[in-house]
Amino acid sequence: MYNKIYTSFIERKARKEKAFAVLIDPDKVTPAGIIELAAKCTAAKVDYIFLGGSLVITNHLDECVQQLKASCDIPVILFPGSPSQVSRYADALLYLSMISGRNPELLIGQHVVSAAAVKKSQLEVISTGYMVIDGGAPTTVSYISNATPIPADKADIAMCTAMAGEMLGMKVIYMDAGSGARNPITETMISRVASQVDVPIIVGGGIRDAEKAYRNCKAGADIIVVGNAIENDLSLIKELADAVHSTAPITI
Ligand code: 1GP
Repeated sequence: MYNKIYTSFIERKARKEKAFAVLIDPDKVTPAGIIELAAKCTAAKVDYIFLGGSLVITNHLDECVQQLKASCDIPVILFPGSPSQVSRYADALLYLSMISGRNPELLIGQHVVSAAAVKKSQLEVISTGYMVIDGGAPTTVSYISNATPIPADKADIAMCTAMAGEMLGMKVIYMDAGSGARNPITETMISRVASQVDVPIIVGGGIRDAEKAYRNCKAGADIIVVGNAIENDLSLIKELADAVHSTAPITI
């Protein structure tokens, strides 16, 4: 099967272009809200929409994906907090293995349980080394995962974890301080990881302004993900997207 989304990650990285992804939590959106968000994301040239949450209380994932697909042309990528968060209408699925933790359920257990359903969905599956970094206070992901996040000042642990993930065959590394993290991931840690892995690096958790998004890209992030800050202020979408895109090399 042609891996359209992953190919776009790789092609962008080869061109040294950074991408901006908006994270939508299905629990926090209404159908009307999705239409407005999709319009803002299109106007701001957002590259990807990530959809998912650590807790999904509502049961309308398929409807959210279909509504997004009907409202814009931006690829919708599932970022599931649990095996139930699979929708065949999406463009791809981040198949997350929480390599920062030592909870076997999140390393492989839940994958075994959901493997048949994921395969049947025919979604593009992107094997993802998911690393949760301490964001200064417990987040939903750090609590629910029952796994210790990587300490924020241990850049070498993050680097070796990412290297191991890449050598195990993971196609992307996702460094996440958790949604709404008090402290986003430091540039020191991002650059340390980027210095040793070749696969695309996704960075998210607690990013609230364009300056931080820009600095993360300069440190080596390939895709910046923002959810919480945008929920509170939709005008940030364009500011953040412009900051991320401004890091691309100038071509003459
Ligand atoms: C969380 O990386 C994402 O898993 C985004 O975090 O909601 O804090 O932007 P925020």
